Amino acid sequence: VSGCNSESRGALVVLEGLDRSGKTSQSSRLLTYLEGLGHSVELWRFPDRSTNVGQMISSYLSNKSQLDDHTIHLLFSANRWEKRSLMETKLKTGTTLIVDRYSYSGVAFSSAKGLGDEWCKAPEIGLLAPDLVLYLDIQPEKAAERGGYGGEKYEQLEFQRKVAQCYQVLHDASWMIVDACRPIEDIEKQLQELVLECVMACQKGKPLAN
Ligand code: T5A
Ligand code: NA
Repeated sequence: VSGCNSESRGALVVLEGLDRSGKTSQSSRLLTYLEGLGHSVELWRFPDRSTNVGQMISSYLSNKSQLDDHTIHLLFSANRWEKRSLMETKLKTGTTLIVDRYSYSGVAFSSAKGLGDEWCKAPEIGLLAPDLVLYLDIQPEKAAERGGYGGEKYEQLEFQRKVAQCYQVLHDASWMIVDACRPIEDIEKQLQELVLECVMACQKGKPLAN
């Protein structure tokens, strides 16, 4: 880190929540919003199914392959690590990243299976810390009603209840809990304000953390 590093950087904004909580809908609306304001912004998602690791994850999620719980956990983490340096470059060169799921999903879903919290968190150490985490809060029962689950591995009400509990102990100072049961447009407006404030803070030189 050099002393002349005062140029503005992009913000790392993460959306988290249960399956069907509305992350993808809101991520793409945020992208459109920030682009409209003239910001440099990209939409990312984890798992990133386009890489070799991501294809193994995708095959597991669609029940085409089976993996030990620890193994799939490490693959999800590896899938974030393989994008880490590109993520840093983008942020440092002024591009804001809207990221649909991140480390919190990794920890919440694996600890919901019974793996230890500390073990689950360990491989995430050293990844970039989000500037803002938007947690789309919805009851598992309500999420399940939204068009039904698509049949992927974790899309079962009983399991989603456990995931919701596991998310509750992961909150940190970067989190904003957003009521995700309201109309899409109401949530969208709230997220726009929160994200704009965060983008401005990063432009003014808020440091990027691990
Ligand atoms: N996983 C992921 C891990 O176990 N470890 C990890 O490290 C990571 C990164 C993949 C799975 O992998 C797990 C978590 C997941 O189980 P995914 O590909 O991101 O996750 O898939 P989902 O999160 O399940 O994505 P979904 O598409 O199901 O949910 P979204 O994105 O939260 O919801 P969205 O926006 O697609 O909306 C779902 C439906 O609800 C409607 C939408 O129109 C859509 O039909 N909707 C609303 N309806 C009413 N009111 C609103 N406010 C609404 N918002 C959206
Ligand atoms: Na999604």
